[in-house]
Amino acid sequence: MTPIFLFATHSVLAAASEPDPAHTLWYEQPAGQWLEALPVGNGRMGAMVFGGAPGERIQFNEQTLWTGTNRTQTGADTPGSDGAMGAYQPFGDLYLDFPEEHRAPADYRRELDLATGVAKTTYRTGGVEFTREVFASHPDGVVAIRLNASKPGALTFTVRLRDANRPPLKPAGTKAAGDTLSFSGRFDPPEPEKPNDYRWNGMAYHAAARVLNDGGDIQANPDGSVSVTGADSATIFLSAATDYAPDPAKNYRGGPPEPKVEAALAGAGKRGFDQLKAGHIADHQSLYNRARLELAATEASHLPTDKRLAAYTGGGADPALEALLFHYGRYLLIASSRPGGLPANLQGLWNDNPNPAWYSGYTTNINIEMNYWPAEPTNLAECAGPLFDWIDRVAAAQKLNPDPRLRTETGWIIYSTNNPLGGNSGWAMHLPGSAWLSRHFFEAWAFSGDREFLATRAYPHLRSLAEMWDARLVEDENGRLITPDGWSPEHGPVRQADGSIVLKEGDRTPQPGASYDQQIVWDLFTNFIEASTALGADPGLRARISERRQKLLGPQIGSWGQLQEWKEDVDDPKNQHRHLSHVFGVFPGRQITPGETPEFARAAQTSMDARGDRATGWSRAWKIALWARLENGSRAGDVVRSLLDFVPAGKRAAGTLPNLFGSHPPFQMDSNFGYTAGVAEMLLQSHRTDAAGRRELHLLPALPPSWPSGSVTGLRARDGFTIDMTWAEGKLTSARIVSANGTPFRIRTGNKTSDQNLPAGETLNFNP
Ligand code: FUC
Repeated sequence: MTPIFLFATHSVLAAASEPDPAHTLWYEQPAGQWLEALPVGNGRMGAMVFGGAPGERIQFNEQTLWTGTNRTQTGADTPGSDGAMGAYQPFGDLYLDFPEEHRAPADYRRELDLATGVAKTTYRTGGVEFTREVFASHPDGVVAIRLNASKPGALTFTVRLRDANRPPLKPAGTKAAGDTLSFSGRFDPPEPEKPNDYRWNGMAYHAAARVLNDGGDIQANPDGSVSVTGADSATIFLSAATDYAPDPAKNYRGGPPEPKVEAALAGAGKRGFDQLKAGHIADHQSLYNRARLELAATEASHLPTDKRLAAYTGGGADPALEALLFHYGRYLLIASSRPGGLPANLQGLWNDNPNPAWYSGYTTNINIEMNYWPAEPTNLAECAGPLFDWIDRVAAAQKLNPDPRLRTETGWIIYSTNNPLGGNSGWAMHLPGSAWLSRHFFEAWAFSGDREFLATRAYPHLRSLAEMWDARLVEDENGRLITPDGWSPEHGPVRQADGSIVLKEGDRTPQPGASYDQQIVWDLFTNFIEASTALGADPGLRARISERRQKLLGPQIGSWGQLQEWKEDVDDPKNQHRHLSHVFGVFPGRQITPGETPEFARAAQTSMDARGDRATGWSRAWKIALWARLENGSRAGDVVRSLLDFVPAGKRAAGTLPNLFGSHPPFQMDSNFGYTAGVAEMLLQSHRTDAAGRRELHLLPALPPSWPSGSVTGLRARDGFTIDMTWAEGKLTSARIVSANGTPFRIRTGNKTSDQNLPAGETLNFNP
């Protein structure tokens, strides 16, 4: 095993120019494949930078470019049968072609600095140093590219802009005029519309790139490219938009895309690259710098990222790599989810495939929720704004969807897989999905204490969904309330001819009283009760829901000591299904805790032991959070390692790809987001309160042996706490707790507790 250097040693070792191994991805060669390229994003546009010499490719997306409609796809179990779901589409590519002498670059290096959100490529050729910088600016709404040569007049290149390939549609042609390249297209059916092919929804799209040279010449070519010759440096601004509008009442269509693109390019051109870059870094750091995890660097931490990941998978210690992946999840959320936009989808924001896995959509039986697990605990609350807006729209859109199965007196119902146009794949009605989503509203209030948000945004969902479930529950033979048509995503017990039970992947036979449904309804009722108490609202309904919660069929322990997944004791100890639906109450729920319900916590552990620590990328991320909630740092640490298993681009396996994207397989971004949330859960938990409302802040509840020392700043806990901690030899050495709301709290470290009262706005320096 590689020796672990202390922080001090590391800073001595690190040369001035060496990147910070906890905040930088870097490579010694350009990306050969998309999953080696590096992502930038401004919450709306995403770009993947390949860093090639002699040819750069920047593949880009804009989050609203979707095929599909607001319908429920028919032919439910054969996705794509009528295309109503559509899919998230690649937008286009920007290519930069350099002359022959760039073919043999020396001292090549490309990197992504998470702390600035700038991707950079540098190399030398013919005695000239070339530098390329790429970032996506949220304040200015463009992707900005800067090219520099160390020698005046040495920069010569051609820019091409291409519409993505989306057969059977033909890519729109690119025009070049003056310094600007652009294309405009529309998803019109390529042939007279087949009556059931709702894929081609008529969405209009437009992209343009403007090239600004310093010195030398610029010229638009008849083939639609733009050439720059003999420049000192050059800037390219890229913008893309559609005519999508987030408004179900207008069938999701607004104004044409061209004026939006032109306004962004004109604004960027006026401000210039340096101002854009300064504005971008300030904006990015206002979020990114709020939280920071320091774990020890080793010798391996200084390798290029792909080699570093391979060394780690080979058994090397590299806690700083585990910190890098924590920061990466935050970086990716900042880059893919900003107020006013759409939520991060299954691939966040980045997609180069016209037929992406699971449409690159919004899947509600774990995936979109997991995307937002890190938002509150890692101090990125604003980034969850798009999730809340989307949920509100889905709730409204269901009323316009012609599907009768979505009708309900009160509350609303969602399918498993959804697009941003009010439509869905038709596969698997997900009855408790809306209740699960509503807990994100509840948590946003729990973390912030923002009563306005509680009253206007959270409470309407919590109340109408509590009423919906109150009406849906039925009594079983023992007088317990159960959900009549439950499901445990995504499998179910099927009785064979010989009477034996087999657990079948994807089975959706209704399972009354499935634990997943029962635990989500318990969670919803509990959230409703707490929210209505805080608001002093609806005492009658609250009393009724409290009574109903009491009568709910609760967790059951089965014949082999497991937490039962179904009402009947039919769990198979050999089943290693990826979903952990029946331990929802451990995480993200709070029905089961080692302190309050130790016997159920033990049963959950038995179930999780049987399930194993591997399975898909997101499954591993969930297991990190689950082991953390069971206060088992060593197991959480084992799963951290397994989530970081190196998966070379092009290989189908679960783990982490060369650009540190999570692999289900294939690539899905939920595991990146879930990982970051899981690590936060290992360091700090705040889901418990005592009867008097005292908030428990559990510091370092699940520290793994592999992180004997370290520090973290800016983690958030419920009731408005922000917490910094340092630890050594596996023990807390100091904590700094800032209380925004003045809620009384209890610090827990190991078995010790200490009650505290801190007025709003004050700081406690805690020395254990
Ligand atoms: C759920 C999971 C799959 C996949 C898909 C997007 O259906 O069961 O593993 O992650 O979502």
